[in-house]
Amino acid sequence: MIGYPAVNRCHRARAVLAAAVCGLIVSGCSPQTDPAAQSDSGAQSVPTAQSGPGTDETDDAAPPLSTDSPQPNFLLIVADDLGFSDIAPYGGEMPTPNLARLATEGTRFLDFHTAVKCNPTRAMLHTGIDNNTAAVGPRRNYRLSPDAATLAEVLRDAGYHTYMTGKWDLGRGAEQVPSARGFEQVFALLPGAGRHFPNPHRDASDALNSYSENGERVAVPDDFYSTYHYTDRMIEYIDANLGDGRPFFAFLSYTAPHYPLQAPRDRIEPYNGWYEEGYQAIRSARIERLRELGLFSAGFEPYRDENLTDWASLTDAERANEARRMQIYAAMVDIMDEEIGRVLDYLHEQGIADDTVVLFMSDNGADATATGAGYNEADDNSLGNLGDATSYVTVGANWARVSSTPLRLYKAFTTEGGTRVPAILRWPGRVAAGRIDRNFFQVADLMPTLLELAGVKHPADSGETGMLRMQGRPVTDLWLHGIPAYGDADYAFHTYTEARLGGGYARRGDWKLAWWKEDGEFVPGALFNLAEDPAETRDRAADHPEIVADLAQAWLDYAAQNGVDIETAGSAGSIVTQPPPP
Ligand SMILES: [Ca+2]
Repeated sequence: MIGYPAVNRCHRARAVLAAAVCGLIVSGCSPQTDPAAQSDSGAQSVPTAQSGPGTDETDDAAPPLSTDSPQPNFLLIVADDLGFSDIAPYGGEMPTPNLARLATEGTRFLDFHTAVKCNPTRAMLHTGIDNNTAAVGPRRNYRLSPDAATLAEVLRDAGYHTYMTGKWDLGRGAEQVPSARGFEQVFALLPGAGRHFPNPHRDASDALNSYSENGERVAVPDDFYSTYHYTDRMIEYIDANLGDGRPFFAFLSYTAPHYPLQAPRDRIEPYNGWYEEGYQAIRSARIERLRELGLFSAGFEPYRDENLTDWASLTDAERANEARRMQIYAAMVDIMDEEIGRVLDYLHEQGIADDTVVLFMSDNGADATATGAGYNEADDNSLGNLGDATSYVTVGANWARVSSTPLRLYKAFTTEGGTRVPAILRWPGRVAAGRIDRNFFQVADLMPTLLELAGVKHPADSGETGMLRMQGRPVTDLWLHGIPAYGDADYAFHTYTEARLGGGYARRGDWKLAWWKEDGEFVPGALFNLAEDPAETRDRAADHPEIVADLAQAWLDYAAQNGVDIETAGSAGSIVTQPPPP
């Protein structure tokens, strides 16, 4: 927990932020036209692109796009609740050779941000608009605004094939499902979580488990396993129209490694023993690898989590159970990696790898849920049954803290562990291979970027009235040339309003003002310098009250422009909205 020093607290009387949970957004505050907002930020110097030491940069000169360039295919692969350092290219012990290959052939981003949880991330991903504007309705009925055009709709109208398999999480009504929002072929899990095997408990009607195909609910086959099935169907969809001369947008939205932890037994067993050394040992090894890979400097300070349980304090039975659950999680990541490899191989075999922009990302930080929604009392969570279709467990808070290594906290928090996620981009000959990029961008930027790469205009920019404008910005030059999309004077925001969770952040350059709830209560917010301190270990608010005031006011402007419920999102917090005293 971070507290403001008492000497400063009196200046923060009028609070602002607090509640919410999720979402980054961009630029609703017109910062570049506001002289006051720039006054203490100096010149709008744009940081140069950096590469980490120890990386093998090659192939940095992407040719410019021209009007003669054919429209590329887009393959957007999203993992669900994957932690920052789980996979090998981000320091994880999980081998993930296919994601490692993707990183070798493409660019790894170290400062890419989503929302703090699933549905606001997806609202921004599909619309390019802040989740507070793009999505409407309360939790469990979170759906896209009809006034927000989706990426699939715009690309479809421009001649793209649009395919989706996997998680949607943006509404289940007839007007809300993916086939009603631009996807021509869809096999979807409509809610935010589902069993990875067929549901063994329910009767025939409930066994549908909310899977849907092109808008019609369907039962899954007896041999269903989510990750395999999503991959099979996606390859089928792509293959059916390959060669008709039209590009495709494929949204491969895995539900791994989201709970429940379930995987075929023969995929779990290879990880016997991997996690028996416990939280601290795995975390330390990840920190070491993050340094070796050059992702973080040798001197950087990881977040020291006082709430991480001491492995040695657990009983033998507790350790066995904990280790087994993380082993199943690793198996789920392993299977996802294997299936991603299958899709990448397919692109290669069809001769379209060079024409396809591939982006892999997680949709938020690692999840710390104790008992997942969907648990059934008939489930058997004894040690020997864990991972099977009749079990239903999560990794829990301790492993979530490890998955977030070296960052602070995890899913649902506006700290870096909630929103800074792995993102790997490959486009052979266009995107630099083996590069590590440390520049900020965010999930709302994806739609404007893909539209720019496709040479397609958003309807709000084509004279269509009544449509919401995108708020994200194209980051094409960042992707293709390493040129930062956000300068030191540019703001970014994220807010998600949900009563039990809460928080938001305002960011400008390296400075981030963040606030969040722990145990249902707002904790005082804090100011971090992410260039010096990406793990958010040092609150700098007392040193820079003018930055706190500027970011707080910018957030208020953003909140007003995006219809953020300040009472829920922030007024319970306490961040200064008044200018500092002279
Ligand atoms: Ca998620």
